[in-house]
Amino acid sequence: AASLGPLPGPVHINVPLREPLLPVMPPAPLPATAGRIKHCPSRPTPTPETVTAIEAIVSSGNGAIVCGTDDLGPGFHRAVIDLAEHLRVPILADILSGVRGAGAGGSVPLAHPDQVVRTAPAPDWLLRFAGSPVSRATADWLGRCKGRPQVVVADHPRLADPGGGATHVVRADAAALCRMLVGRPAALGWLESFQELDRRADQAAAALCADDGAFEGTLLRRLIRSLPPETALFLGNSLTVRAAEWFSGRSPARLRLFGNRGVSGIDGNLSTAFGIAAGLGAAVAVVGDLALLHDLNALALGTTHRLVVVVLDNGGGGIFDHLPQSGLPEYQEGWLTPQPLSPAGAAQAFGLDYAKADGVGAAVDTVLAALGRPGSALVHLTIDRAASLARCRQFQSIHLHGESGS
Ligand SMILES: Cc1ncc(C[n+]2csc(CCOP(=O)(O)OP(=O)(O)O)c2C)c(N)n1
Repeated sequence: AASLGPLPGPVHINVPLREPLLPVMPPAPLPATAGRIKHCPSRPTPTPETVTAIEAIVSSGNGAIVCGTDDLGPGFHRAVIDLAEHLRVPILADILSGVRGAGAGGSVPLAHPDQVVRTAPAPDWLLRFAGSPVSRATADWLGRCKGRPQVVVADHPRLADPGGGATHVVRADAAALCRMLVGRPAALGWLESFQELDRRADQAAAALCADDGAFEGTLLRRLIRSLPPETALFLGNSLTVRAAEWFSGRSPARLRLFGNRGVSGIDGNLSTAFGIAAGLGAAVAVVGDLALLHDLNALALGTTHRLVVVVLDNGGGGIFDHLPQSGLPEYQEGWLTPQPLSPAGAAQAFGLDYAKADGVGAAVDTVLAALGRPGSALVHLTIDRAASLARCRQFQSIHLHGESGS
């Protein structure tokens, strides 16, 4: 129960043990509890005064709504999209928020917020929900918006606002607040200017992901567009969740997206995904090769649970190619750390089906086929790291204000 609230996340458990190296004494009894504790979440409905105060802010010019990595559910997705459509402001939603895949949202939730914020103007106000986003570019943009009114709707601002930009913090039911708010719409053309940048970003992403070449971005863009509605998809930490953020755009079907942001890095990713599969019946997990190695023992659950694991094997920690560490002399052994793991051997050792895909199309087809079968499977996609980095750089260097729109 403590991991669910009021401050959700990892829990430090103190277990009192007897003093060591002393004559044997009876252990101190653990404090008794009344049994299993059920967590009963409840969020306050905002007061009329709070609603009026926020309405004054969202009526004060051209704003934007930002959603972080928490998926607050379909009720919130609908309510926040309705609010943004009413206020004529864009939603910059993290891929894990689920808002981009909410279906009926049209183009108000941007498909590529990480790309758009690189050129978008700073808004007059911000309304923020669902924690903080993964995207560094969006975090930088939020930093540039410091000093302007930023309303953070969160149970715990410590988790939701690491950059410290909040000017107002509201602890409220996010969906209820969205439904209660009315306000003056932004100037004509404000939302459309973001949508135009976004359209150009999506054209560029589609062009970069058009061929079958093994690339994290292409795999995630196609997978997110191919999985049946309501499929549970776990996005591993490191480059996987970022490639999904950058390249996947909006998914046509509503998927149930999961990540392990801020919890144990790349460790435990597969265990988390197996937990999701146990709870929901089946799941797909996409992880890097080091994340697979870190949590290899989790594959032992493969014979009793239904998880399709896609390993994006780019020969070590591909994320570090994107960071200044890549210039260090000890880069290879200190950061990239490629490992001689054989995913085929690992799959065999744990009794999982194994398939090596020779391209993105084959990988996606194999995932879809494996989802229809009992048991678990490992789908292995080998990626050329240098080519992957080049595609990411190409995407991030496009000029969205350019004439060509690509
Ligand atoms: C348990 C743990 N150890 C180390 C790290 C530091 N770390 C961050 S990203 C990363 C590389 C991950 O490599 P991989 O899973 O192959 O994903 P890729 O970067 O290639 O997408 C490492 C080692 C971490 N996040 N968690």
